[in-house]
Amino acid sequence: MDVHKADIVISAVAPAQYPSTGLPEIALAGRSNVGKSSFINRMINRKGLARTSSKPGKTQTLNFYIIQDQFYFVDVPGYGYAKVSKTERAKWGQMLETYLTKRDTLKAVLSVVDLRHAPSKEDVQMYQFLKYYDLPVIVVATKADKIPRSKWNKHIKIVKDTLEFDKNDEFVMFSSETGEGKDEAWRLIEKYLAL
Ligand SMILES: Nc1nc2c(ncn2[C@@H]2O[C@H](COP(=O)(O)OP(=O)(O)OP(=O)(O)O)[C@@H](O)[C@H]2O)c(=O)[nH]1
Ligand SMILES: [Mg+2]
Repeated sequence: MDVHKADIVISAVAPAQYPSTGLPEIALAGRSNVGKSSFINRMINRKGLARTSSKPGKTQTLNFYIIQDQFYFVDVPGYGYAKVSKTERAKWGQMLETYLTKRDTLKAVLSVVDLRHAPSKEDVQMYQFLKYYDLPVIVVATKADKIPRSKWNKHIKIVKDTLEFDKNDEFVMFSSETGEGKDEAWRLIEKYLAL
């Protein structure tokens, strides 16, 4: 998709605030600081639309971005941020679970992981949670620019083995820095959007 039009629609804390247009949604889940917001920005060629930060835990709400008037990217707050209180974490978990399991317009979830490291326990839990609810998953292994190409296969294997990756799911290598994987990511997203 060639994107010329993209805007934030709402930073939602409650389901009542989610858009009611009925347009399809693609959500991004992943550890805090893994590169979810950067992924959105790279996909739509807009450096600063989705807020990114070197400080983890910046995205605290479900942020809906409308793309070409056709669908939404939903930037989900990252998990695994130590400085968040237990109460806040429980609230966050509830919001996320409600969104992921009850949202009819949700077409696929991008499970974003860091290619450099084996997925964390929470990454595995998230992936398995999505599988349990039969949500279509695209695993995005990002920050590929930080690993030499000659070592990609080794890292891909570690990521897939740790997640217990289902070979019926989609997997894409990505870099927000270089744009690696952008075309493939669009191809997969468009397949699930079936616009
Ligand atoms: N080298 C490199 N850096 C990246 C890449 N993607 C993200 N980053 C950097 O990683 C940091 C975190 O990126 P964000 O996109 O803000 O991460 P996030 O997942 O949205 O984080 P939260 O909103 O806290 O959940 C920033 O400093 C980005 O510049 C990438 O592909 N390559
Ligand atoms: Mg973010």
